Amino acid sequence: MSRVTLSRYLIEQTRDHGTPADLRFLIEVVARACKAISHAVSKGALGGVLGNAGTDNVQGEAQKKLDVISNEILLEANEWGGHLAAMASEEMDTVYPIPGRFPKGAYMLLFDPLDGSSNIDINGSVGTIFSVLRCPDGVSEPGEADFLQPGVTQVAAGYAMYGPQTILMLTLGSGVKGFTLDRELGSFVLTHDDIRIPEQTQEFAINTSNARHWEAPVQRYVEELLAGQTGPLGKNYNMRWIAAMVGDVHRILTRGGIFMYPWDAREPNKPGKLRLMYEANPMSFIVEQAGGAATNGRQRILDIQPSSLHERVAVFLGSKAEVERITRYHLEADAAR
Ligand code: AFP
Repeated sequence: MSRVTLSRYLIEQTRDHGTPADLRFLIEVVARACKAISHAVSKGALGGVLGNAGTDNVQGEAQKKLDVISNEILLEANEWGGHLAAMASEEMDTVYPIPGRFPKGAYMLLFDPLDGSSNIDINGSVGTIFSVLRCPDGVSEPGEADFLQPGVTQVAAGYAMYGPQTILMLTLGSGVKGFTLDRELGSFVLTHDDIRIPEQTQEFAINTSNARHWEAPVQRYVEELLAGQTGPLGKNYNMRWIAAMVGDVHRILTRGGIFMYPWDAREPNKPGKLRLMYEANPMSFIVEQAGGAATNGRQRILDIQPSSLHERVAVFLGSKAEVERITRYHLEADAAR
């Protein structure tokens, strides 16, 4: 059977589902940029790309050289094509307008150019996460306020994971497809045709070193997971923590599980560590399209009305039954106050 490349899949989506040509072009350009990032990441020490860049991002976090390189690859790949009105990146303070010498388009692209960058120097999995919004009608120079759309308005989302394989996972709003990079062809080839997350699971992902800082509902739930078949959940659980959201989400899309990054008391004024626009919204869109669920412990993440471009959020996502349980524990605790 002939292999279905990303290009063929996207052309068939246009023919069968009316996917706009500009959106198809956008996804192809992002995929090409992810190929370039995969190449840069794989060079490691040989490419002089390890270590810190000597700068901080808007979050006040030290930027890795590859954070900056990946961000530039995505900007340069996307700014000239005429499909975008603007871009926004976790690594940049504010909106990146399309330079005046280039035409503008109907979409806005948001990305975390290299998620999990603390894994770079230890050769751990890292990835690129992206989200596509429509530019509001009549807006030619979108500003920050135009990006503040709830995740439910996304028209596409995806990630590339740079692990033993480079895999691109993509949703256009009708299911989730996975494409593996064939380095000999230089093409992403369809290898995961219909991703479904099992409703039940026996695997959880959380950074348990923060346990003493969690809210009571999270402590209650994780204690039950650790109690296994001796506790109320009546079965044993396994634990994984890749410290790169793309890696944990990819495992969940592959075999189920629940991923948690809750609010914790270390920075009580922040709702969580993960970013709503660049990490939580695209990953929640993908997870829901694969039959899973995603909340901030109290409400569906995709329904959250953003108030700032770099807003953070608590994240509980994955197998529906487990996400519903931990969300119920939060709501019960709130009701008991
Ligand atoms: P970095 O990009 O700074 O490595 O952070 C990655 C991340 O945003 C997300 O991808 C991980 O799930 C999470 O942070 C890991 O956080 P901890 O290092 O606190 O476990």
